[in-house]
Amino acid sequence: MVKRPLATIATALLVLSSAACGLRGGNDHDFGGTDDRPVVGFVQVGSESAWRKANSDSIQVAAVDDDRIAYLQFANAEQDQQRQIEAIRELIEDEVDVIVLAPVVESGWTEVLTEADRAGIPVILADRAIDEADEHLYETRLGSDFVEEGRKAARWTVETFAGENAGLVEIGGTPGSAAAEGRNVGYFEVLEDEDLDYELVDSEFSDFTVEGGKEVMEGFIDEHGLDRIDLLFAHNDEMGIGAADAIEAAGYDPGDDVQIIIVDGSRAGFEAGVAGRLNYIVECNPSFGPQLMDLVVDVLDGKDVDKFTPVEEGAFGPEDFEDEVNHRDF
Ligand code: GYE
Repeated sequence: MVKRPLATIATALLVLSSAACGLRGGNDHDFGGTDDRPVVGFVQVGSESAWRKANSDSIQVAAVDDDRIAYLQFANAEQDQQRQIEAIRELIEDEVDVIVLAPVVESGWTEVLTEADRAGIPVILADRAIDEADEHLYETRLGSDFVEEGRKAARWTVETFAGENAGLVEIGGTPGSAAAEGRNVGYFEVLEDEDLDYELVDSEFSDFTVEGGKEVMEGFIDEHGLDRIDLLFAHNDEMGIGAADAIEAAGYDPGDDVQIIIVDGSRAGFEAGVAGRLNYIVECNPSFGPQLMDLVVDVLDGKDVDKFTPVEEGAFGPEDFEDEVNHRDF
């Protein structure tokens, strides 16, 4: 492991965290040259949502708290795959012991992950997945079962709109991301299997932000009006909340005239639920930092690890919102 001064690590594109002791950042920690504990490189998607910020916190805090880890070198790629690739190359140059990657999209990883492989650095995926063809280029993935999240949203849709020929719209997450692909596939799989009578009025990808969700919903309203739209399936809290704003601005009642399902379950999401602005929340759990550190240690110890470890997640209807809002830690 080679420690390089911050100035050579930081590029204009990367934001390196300097939040706390045990995180590579503002201070260059001296481990006395004899510290053989692993250095973990972590390439995060960005900071687009409350979920993402909670996920970064959970992983950073877990690394700092874990005596088995020397430190975490953190890169925030601002939702840009090219930045993630550059960050991985920096980590390879720095000879970190393991690279944790939360890939923004599924495809385009073969080359850079082969470089990590040649350098003998194991890769662990956190959160999103990559193409199946590249499965040999990572050890394990810890994150959500996105298809199952989509199915949960669909089961509630079927219960709520059976026999009504509901008009549905969908606002998807980042195109090409495992989260958006999985949620979309799981959702329509169940609607088809259950033979729900519905019309898909429109469906578009966005970028997991409030502004993105609002803009897409405004487009739907311009094109179709709101009378035919009974339900919105938004792939995260931020996009659902942005869309609710657009519905309200058009003079309709989000949560009533147009029912809304979101995925994540942040405090802001539940607060919107309590206010009656949305109707169903599929939980996506970002707080897997400690579990990730265990995996890092197991992989470096050469233990057999499962190719995929799902995190535990629930789903909540209006009857749960009041109780649940106080239990949200992001
Ligand atoms: O749902 C969204 C975030 O990949 C699970 O990314 C994650 C998703 C999450 O921006 O809020």
